[in-house]
Amino acid sequence: SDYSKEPPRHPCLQINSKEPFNAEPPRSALFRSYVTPVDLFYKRNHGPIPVVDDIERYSVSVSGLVENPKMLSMKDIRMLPKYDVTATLQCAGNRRTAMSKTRTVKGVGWDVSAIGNAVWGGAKLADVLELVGVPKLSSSSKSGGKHVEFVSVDRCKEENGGPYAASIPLIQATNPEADVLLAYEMNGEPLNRDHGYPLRVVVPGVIGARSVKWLDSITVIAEECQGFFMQKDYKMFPPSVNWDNINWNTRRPQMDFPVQCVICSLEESNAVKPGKVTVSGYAASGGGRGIERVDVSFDSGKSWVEASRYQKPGIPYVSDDERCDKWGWVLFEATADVHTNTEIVAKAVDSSANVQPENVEDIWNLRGILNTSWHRVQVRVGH
Ligand code: MTE
Ligand code: MO
Repeated sequence: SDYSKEPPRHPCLQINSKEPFNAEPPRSALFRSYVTPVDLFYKRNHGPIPVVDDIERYSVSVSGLVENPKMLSMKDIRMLPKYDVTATLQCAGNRRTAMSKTRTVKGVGWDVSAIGNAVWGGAKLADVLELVGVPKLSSSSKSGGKHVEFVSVDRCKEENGGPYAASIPLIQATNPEADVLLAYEMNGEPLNRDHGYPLRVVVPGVIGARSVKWLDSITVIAEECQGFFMQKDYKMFPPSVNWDNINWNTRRPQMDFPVQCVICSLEESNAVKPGKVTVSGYAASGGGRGIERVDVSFDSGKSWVEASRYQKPGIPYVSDDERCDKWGWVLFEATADVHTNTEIVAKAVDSSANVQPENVEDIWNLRGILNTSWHRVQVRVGH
């Protein structure tokens, strides 16, 4: 594989793997702005960043179990109505490093920043599928298609040098309310190479692995995509499953991400002066579920205060308020007096009353995915 054509990157990124390039920003980059700047947005790759330089010749094929297969140029895609969707992308491996402290897991180590919130601009997949003869809100196409597969132009070793691929159910792909995008902009700028130039899928509310970058083809298929990243990865196993007794077929590919919340204004361990301590961070849930509440404890979980929640300044965050972003994360803040060494803990509740597990041990899994355990940071008080 050829890593000689990688794009330039921000020096503040913490590099977890160089080839393929996997990197996350410092915690402080996350809570400082509701929309994560592109250069500080985490980058998660499985191979070299492909070079797409002839944009005039670039096209996406849309075919499979459809009436009217088409090759779409960027011009064709730009002619469709453009939507700007604010959505949080989170890697299923976010917080893996903390899970590996229980027992070894397989996968790239991530602190808490394999997540970001961006404004994605592009066409709705539902509109694109309509162009090839699949109407809105179809659970099945006329010829029996039930899933939509996305294949990239990149090359990864897990696919034996083949491209990265994933699929989502047709009913989600054809639902305009699900806001699945073919995005060519990120935060109002053309998508850059790291994030999928010239075109990527964004599946809001679903683990990042399904948001295929550098899109090459869209295929309506009868069965779910059989690619490595759907069938042999990104599945949640119970703590009893190890590499000797694993049977991949017993689990479904992970889609929605569960409710998550992280303190970003403090590191794992911190020295503070006695007095008021303010903690800030993010909370997010999958499937379009909002954040109902964030609880913060300044005494290791003995007592809790409710944090304030916000997305945009001046607009109070309420999960079903039209002025709030359904797919965007929620930032939170809580303040208390701290006079002795302590552990500060945060946990969120989503709009379906889902809560986070208290301990990482209970959700340990061999791939180290979906660590959504209560987030804890240590504080030492110095005078
Ligand atoms: N798409 C392609 N083509 N190749 C990849 O390696 N990684 C996936 C997804 N899409 C990947 C991909 C994973 S696991 C995640 S979490 C997101 O892209 C990361 O997107 P980002 O790098 O824009 O943050
Ligand atoms: Mo990921």
